[in-house]
Order: sequence, then structure tokens, then C-alpha cells
Amino acid sequence: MGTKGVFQLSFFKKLKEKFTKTTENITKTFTDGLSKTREAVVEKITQLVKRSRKIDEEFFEELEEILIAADVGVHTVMELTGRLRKEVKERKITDGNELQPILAEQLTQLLRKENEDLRLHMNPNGLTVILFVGVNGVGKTTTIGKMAHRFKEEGKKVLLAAGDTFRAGAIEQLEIWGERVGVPVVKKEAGSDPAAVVFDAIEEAKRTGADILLCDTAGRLQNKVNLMQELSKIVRVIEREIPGGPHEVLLVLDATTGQNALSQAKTFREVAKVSGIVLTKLDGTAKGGIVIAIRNELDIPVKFVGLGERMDQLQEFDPEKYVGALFADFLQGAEDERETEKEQG
Ligand SMILES: Nc1nc2c(ncn2[C@@H]2O[C@H](COP(=O)(O)OP(=O)(O)OP(=O)(O)O)[C@@H](O)[C@H]2O)c(=O)[nH]1
Ligand SMILES: [Mg+2]
Repeated sequence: MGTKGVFQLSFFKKLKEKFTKTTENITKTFTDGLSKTREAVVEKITQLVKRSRKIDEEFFEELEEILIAADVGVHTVMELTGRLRKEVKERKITDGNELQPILAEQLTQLLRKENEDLRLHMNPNGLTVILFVGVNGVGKTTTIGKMAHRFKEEGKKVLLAAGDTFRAGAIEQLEIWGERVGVPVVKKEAGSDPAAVVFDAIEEAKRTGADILLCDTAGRLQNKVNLMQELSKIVRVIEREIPGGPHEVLLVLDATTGQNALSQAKTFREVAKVSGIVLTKLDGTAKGGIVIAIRNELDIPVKFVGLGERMDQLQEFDPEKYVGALFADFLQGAEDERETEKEQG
């Protein structure tokens, strides 16, 4: 391998180091959860590279198609291939294989905004209140259950508020999660005012000295005015009872809905101060490129991703882990190549 090859590999090496530094479990959750997207994107690109003799316009057009099919979003794809074209020209790249690490590097750059903190804002002194919003069926309640589990594992005292008083069975569903995880749930009868439930929950959290209150909400969006009124009433109650709260308003989006998720985000941003996104069901889609579109087209950070239905399949979003999981086979390949080189002396 020439010096150019070594240079190309340096990004993969860094990526791999970051990827393997995290625990085996997290790496596995990401690689397993993204397997459908990996097959649809990276495997197709690999085939394209094998088939193409040179990197020409046709090559870029096919590459664009693959990325768009994975829901990366036309706008973002154009930006990405624009950068790739430039790199190919500047670094005088003729071998498609050398493109993979550059693509990985560009993707990581697109996903990581300078000085952005992807961690959840927590109240340094007292109760942290997190509100979950989003349309029907995106995974709000499940995410609350998973997050309650995470916080509990960290030794935090968690309380849940059954703020979805609208959908039949919603309160019971949250209660089941509460039992499963071992955290209490504050509820009122079905049909009550969600803001009143949240008020009660804050009282209960104060009384019992809870560290974190996670508030569920109903997932309707048929009527924007209603939604706005309902959400702003809940937010007002939290603001009044807990200075600085809500510390996070997390918009839950379903990755399998693709570009639709983007338009939901735009709507919710108008009605609530969304501070972060939880992108669920990434495991269920080959269109996991939506993470990149969301990151690039909205000014809201993706803070968590859902990679399966199990309690432990919610992960903090990390650009390196995401890109690392997409290019997992390559990282492995790069490693093998280095080993062989070492052996050959
Ligand atoms: N595969 C997979 N399924 C998920 C994930 N997150 C949630 N789900 C599933 O998505 C379905 C809907 O989840 P809910 O948590 O009920 O969604 P919701 O937003 O609370 O829905 P409403 O209460 O109707 O507004 C359930 O079957 C969950 O198990 C995920 O990350 N991966
Ligand atoms: Mg729900």
C-alpha cells in the first residue's frame, strides 16, 4: 500500500479507536441496530465501487441515488457529493476504494456540529423535568421507559408522569413500563387535564426528593391549535413550579417514516421549544440516513437513538459510533489489512 493508502486509512483508524474504546455492548447495539441501513448503503456503495472502473459523473450519480434512497435527503446528498467531488479532485483519487474513508469522514463532519453538547441538560441543583412530545406511535412512551431504566441504573431517583390522558390504554402502558423498570408513575383518570397530571407529578417529585421527572404526552397532531394550547399549558405549569424547567423538551421521531419525520419536526418546532430529538426505530429501517438529513436540515440536535424495543436499546447519539457502525465491515477490513502488512514485514 502506498503513502496515499496509509493517509486514507488514518481516518478509519481514528474512527475505529473511538469505536472500540466504548464498551462492547454499546458498539454491538449500534452495529446490530444499523444493520439494515448498512446493507442498503455501504454494501451498495461497495458494489458500485467494484463495478466502476473510474470515478466519473456516472459514478457520482449512482452514489447520489444510493444515498437518497437511504433518506439522507436530496439537499444533504448534494452537499455531501459536492464535498466528495472536491476531495477526489484535490487528492487526485482514481480508485473508488479510497473513497470510503473520505465518505465516512465527511459524514462524521456533517453530523458533528462544532461545540455542540449532545448530552441532556440536567438541573444541577434539584429536580430535572423532561417533556416528551411527538405524534402517535413514534415511541414516546417506550423511550420514557428506556430512559427511566438508564437513569435508574445511574442511581437516580426517577418518577414518571402519565400525561397522555387521551389515548385509551396510554396510562396503563406507562404503568407497565414503570413496573418493569421499577419506578413510580403519577396518574389521574383518563380524560383529565394533562397539565394537572404534570402538576401533581411535580408535587410528588418534590415530596419524595426525585431527581428526574419524565413526562409523557398524547401524540395527536390533527389540530395544531389544540396541540399548541395543550403543550404550552403543560410547559407553563412546569416553568412555574420548577425554575429553569422543562430542562429538555424531547421530540420523538420515528426513523421509519423517513422524510415525514422532518416535516413533523418542523411543525413541532413551531409549537414548542424543542431542545433535542430522539430518533426511534433505526433498527427497523434501511433508511437510517434520515439521521444525517435531520442533523443537517434542522437546527435541533439528535440526542438519543432507539435501536430496538428492549429497555437497553436506547443510546446516546454519537456521530462516530453511528458512522463507525455503518462502516463496521470496512473498519474490520482495514484492521485485517494492517495485520497482513505487519506480518509481511
Ligand atoms: N424496533 C423498535 N421499535 C420501537 C422503538 N421504539 C419504540 N418502538 C415500538 O413502537 C411502538 C410504539 O411505541 P410507543 O412508545 O407506544 O409510541 P408513542 O409515541 O407513545 O405512541 P402514542 O402513545 O400512541 O402516541 C411500540 O410497539 C414500540 O415497541 C425502537 O427503537 N425500535
Ligand atoms: Mg404513548
